[in-house]
Amino acid sequence: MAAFTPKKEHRFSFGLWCTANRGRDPFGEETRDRLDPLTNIKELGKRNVYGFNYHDDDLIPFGASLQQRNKIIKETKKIIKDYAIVCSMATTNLFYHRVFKDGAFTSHDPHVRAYALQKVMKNMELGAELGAKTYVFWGGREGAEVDAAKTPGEAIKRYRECMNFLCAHARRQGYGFRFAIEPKPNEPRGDIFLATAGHVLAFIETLDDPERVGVNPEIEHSRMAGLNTYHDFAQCMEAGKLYHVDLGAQKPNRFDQDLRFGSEDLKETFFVVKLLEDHGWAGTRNFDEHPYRSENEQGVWDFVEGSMRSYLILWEKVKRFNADKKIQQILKSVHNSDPALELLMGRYTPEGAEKLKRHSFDPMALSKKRLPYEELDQRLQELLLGVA
Ligand code: GCO
Ligand code: MN
Ligand code: MN
Repeated sequence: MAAFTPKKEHRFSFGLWCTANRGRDPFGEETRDRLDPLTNIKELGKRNVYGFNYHDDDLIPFGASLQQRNKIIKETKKIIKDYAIVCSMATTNLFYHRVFKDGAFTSHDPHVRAYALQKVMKNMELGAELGAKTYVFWGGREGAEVDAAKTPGEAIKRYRECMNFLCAHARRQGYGFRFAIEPKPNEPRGDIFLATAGHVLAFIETLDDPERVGVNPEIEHSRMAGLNTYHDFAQCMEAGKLYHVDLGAQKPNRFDQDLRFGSEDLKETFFVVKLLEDHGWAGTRNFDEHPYRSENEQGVWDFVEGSMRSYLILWEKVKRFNADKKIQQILKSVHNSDPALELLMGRYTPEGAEKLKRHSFDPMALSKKRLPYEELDQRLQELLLGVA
């Protein structure tokens, strides 16, 4: 249906590592051939994807010569122009090489930490050149299996030192991008530091330049921790700290499944789309997920198209929810107001507190108010199931 056809203005984006994922897992080898990054960007552009994200090593192979590097950069810039696609986010691979086997920013070895900083600085330079608006930090190896080996307090101090260093460097270089830290509870480490959006929000406030840094919550990671994704995204937004989003799908309390957006957890995903669209989310609708291991290259593009289509379908459901008379009537009925009392609670004064202490309440009468949530949720259910 034409209504669910992606357009550039929808601002969809994908990580190059998502479409280039070759289906390898801890128990089995690759099931797909290598997709070279330049073809990858072209194919995304052709499908009206607005932006691509990259890790330094996705675009420029680890250990490439300066000549190779310059050639790739030149070709990437040409594709960006020819296919009207932007580089929306840049990030650093601080997890794949064995040098990071016990962390990057949180390694005990100052040489490893310094090497990690160097790798980030080099890629920030490239990210700025390609026009990325956001720089993501996913500390996949920043964690532990052996608690005797590393104290979390020490690790967090080192993390902070590195983030402060990089914020200062970005400021000094005049880079426009904002930083977004991505939480994840575990995998590949037994436990990862900054495990949830809440941990990241608290950590940001301890940095030298908290303004520059926000959160990149991921649907899959919240659900791995058994948390409500919608609540995670909403609290980041309320704090003015939703700087980037990673969309995908996940069955709760399992390994990071990175399933196609919308393929699981429909109701929670509906509320994520509602949150972003009702608030006019200015960032990209970014997917971080993997095609099934059983798919070939054709399936990779089905996966890309399916993700965007599901987003647009859910957005259409959001519009229906917002226009649904029954739903809106119920919502209106449960939100009652008492301006005088609200004024009293909204701004503390000692007199107000005294007045509140003397106020007479009838808790039993208050408890009798009907909250028709059965009807509300059933109506949403039917809307999502396509019969309302
Ligand atoms: C994961 C992570 C990664 C990061 C990516 C960007 O699947 O565990 O989400 O995909 O988002 O490395 O830094
Ligand atoms: Mn993930
Ligand atoms: Mn992610």
